This record gives sequence, C-alpha cells and structure tokens, in this order.
Amino acid sequence: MKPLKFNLTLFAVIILAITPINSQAQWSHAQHPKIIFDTDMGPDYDDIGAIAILHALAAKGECKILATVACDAHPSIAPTIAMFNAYFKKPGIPVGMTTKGAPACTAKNGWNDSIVRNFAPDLAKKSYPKAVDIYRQVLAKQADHSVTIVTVGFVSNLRELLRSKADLYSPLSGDALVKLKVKNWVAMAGTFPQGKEFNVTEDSVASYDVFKKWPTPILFSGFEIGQHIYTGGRIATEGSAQNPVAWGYRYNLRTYTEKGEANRPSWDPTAVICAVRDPETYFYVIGPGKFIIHPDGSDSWDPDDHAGHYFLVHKYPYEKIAADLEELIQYEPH
Ligand SMILES: [Ca+2]
Repeated sequence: MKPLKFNLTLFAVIILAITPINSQAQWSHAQHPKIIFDTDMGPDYDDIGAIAILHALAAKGECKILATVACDAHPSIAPTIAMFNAYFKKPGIPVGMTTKGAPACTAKNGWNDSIVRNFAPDLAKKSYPKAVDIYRQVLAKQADHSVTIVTVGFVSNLRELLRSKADLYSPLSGDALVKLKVKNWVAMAGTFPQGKEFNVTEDSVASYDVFKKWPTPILFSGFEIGQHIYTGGRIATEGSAQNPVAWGYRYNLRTYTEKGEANRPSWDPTAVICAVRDPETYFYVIGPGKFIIHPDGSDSWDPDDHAGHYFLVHKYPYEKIAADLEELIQYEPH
C-alpha cells in the first residue's frame, strides 16, 4: 500500500505541474463568443461574406456582436457596415470609423459607394464615432477576459487602442484594458510559414507594432487558407433582390476583376467562422509560436518562440468548408 500511495502522490504532483503548461499551449476557443468585428469592408468584397456569416451565426445564437468597426478610412466604408447591420435587423450595433492616417481604399468598381446608394443612402450622411472610442466604451463594460476580436483588415484601430489613454469609459490605458477584457483575437493576416499579405503590409507600421505588443493569444487565418475556398456564387444566383449581400456578390463577381469570376476566395469568412465556432471543426490549429513582421512588411513564423500565436492549416477538401460558408452566407433575416 505504501509504495502505491507514494506513487499516486507523485503522479498527482506531476499532473499538477504539467497541466498549466498544457492548457496554455493550446488555442482556447471562447464558447458563445462576444465579438468585436474590425473590417476594411473593401477594396476586396469577401468582407461581405464575412459580415453575412457573422450575422447568420448571431441569429443562430452562436455568438453576440458587440460592435462593428471600420479600419479603412474611405468615407463609404462605415456606411457600408451600418447598411449591412440594418439589413440584418441589428441597427443598434455600434459602428466606428477609423482615424485619419489609416489606409483609405475602395475598389476600382466603386462597389461601396454603389451599395450604400442603392440600399441605405441616408447612412452615407451620418457621422460615425471613432473606432478606438467604440472599442474602449464596449470593452470597459464587458466581463474580464470575455471578448473576441476578429480583424479582417488592417490593424490600424488596434494600434490606436493599445496606445489609448484613460478616458471617460475606463481609467485603464489601452494595453491594460485589452489585457483585462479581451480573451483572444482572430486575424485574417499573414501568409504561413512565410510571405507577404495585404492586411499586414497596407499599414505595416501598425502591424509591426501591434503583433509584437498584443497581450492576448492570436489565431491567424492566413492568406493560404481563404485563397482556396471559393464562395459567393450561390448567394449571387439564389439571393433575393432586397438582399445587399446578394447584390454585392452579383455586382462584384461581374465587375471586380476584368474578366469577371464565378466565386471569390474566402479569406475573411474563414476568420469569422473560426472566431465563432471551434476552429478545429474546420482546420488544424498549429502553435503556439510567434508571428514575426519584418521591416519590409513580409512575415514569417517562428515555431520555437512561444508568443501565444497560432495559425490554421487545411484539414478538409476546400469544397467542404466552402459549402458550410455558403450555407451561412445564404441567411436572410425575416
Ligand atoms: Ca477585408
């Protein structure tokens, strides 16, 4: 008996010793996450699929949308986001506008201007609060370590947030507020294990700063994930005339590229679905390691440095993921 007792105690000690290490070493998915969605909503149009999926998942009760903010300073971006929130019958979700100095781009075909003009012209005349103020106001009200941020554009707003100071919403500095309130961040950013990617390079100063200093775990849906998953053709064919998601895909599939296309890669939709649902449902999650930005804006992965960063790797045939995303993009509110 005595040796057995000793062994059990020793076993328990070993388990206690290794458990915290193991739990820290895995991506921790939030059940029923509370989401702040940060999007450029242009120039590319897969952001349309991303916001449609986010609203579809919220309507199913799988997540709560706390705020939707623009990281692109073009004047039609925030109104485009507000238009989608209104269409999905959630006009009360705060919409923030990024500050000057962030990239300001829209597509050559002017889809942002057109979609706002067609579906909600009044929203173009509204003024929108600063995204960093929305972040601070919303984060301050949440339970500790409870918020999931999803970025499908530049990290300009997150840089502003980290650098922000105490204000009427919170006595905490930006980095302390993030550390206290944010559980994790899912980012469509980078190329793995190395490469150059638009969301990172477009505001490379912000990227260099933010990815180095961010205090919570980050899960990356890299360029190579969405690149092979094609969506949008189904809603373009089947969606109603009143649905701006269907309009957006119809218009852009025809005019965004010179030749036109039947579907669009799903860079941003993959980030959203992996923020709301367990990413292992769809992909392998690799990490922890460190996502490194180089001075020329390129990125690479260091598996030997534990910075709380993770990235997705394909697990299933691309068509299987595309079918699930398309099903969610079909959602129309009643
Ligand atoms: Ca985007």
